Amino acid sequence: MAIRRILTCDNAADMAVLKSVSAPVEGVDDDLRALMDDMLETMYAAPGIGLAAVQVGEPKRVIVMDLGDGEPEGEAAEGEEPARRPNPRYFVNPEITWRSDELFAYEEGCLSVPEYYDEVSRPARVRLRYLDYQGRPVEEECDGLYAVCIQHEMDHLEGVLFIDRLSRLRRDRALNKVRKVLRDKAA
Ligand code: K1U
Ligand code: ZN
Repeated sequence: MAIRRILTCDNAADMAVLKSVSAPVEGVDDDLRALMDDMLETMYAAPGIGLAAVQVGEPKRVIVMDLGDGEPEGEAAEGEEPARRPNPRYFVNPEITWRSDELFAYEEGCLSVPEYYDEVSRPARVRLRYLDYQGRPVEEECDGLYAVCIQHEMDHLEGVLFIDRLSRLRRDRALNKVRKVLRDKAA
């Protein structure tokens, strides 16, 4: 497994890849599982709760996610939440087959738009169809953070960043902030 570089929106070459529409994959084999393993390790290291393959420069319709909702692990210290077991999810060729009319607003972030968070409204519940890590077909309905995150990641597969869903003013503000953050980090 390897940690890959995450493409960021301040870089024109990275942006050209991030704006591309990802291609469906033929099926789940060991090469694709190796990519998903790298993506998960990259996401945990960032840290983040989701990652689309295009964010590591592979425009394929593949997503990984861990919402931190695994089983509690051991005893929690007083007043603290228990540590949770990893709960990785893998989505190959995901499709949304139904969206609720009801919307849900959430302050989103993106590893390709580092250290910028802003509110986006999306359908509160969606129904999904995808292949899992073993290549088995799965259909399920989700809501809450799961619905937010899968819709955010599926936008990546269409070349859309969450800041594209903001007003022009807020998008420009986001880009300026990201450029400053990354400039300061490089200095
Ligand atoms: O870049 C990405 O697509 C990952 C992104 C996923 C996401 C977060 C929030 C709403 C929608 C989609 C992130 O993981 S940003 C980082 C983040 O949210 C986080 C990081 C550490 C702990 C908890 C959350
Ligand atoms: Zn993102």
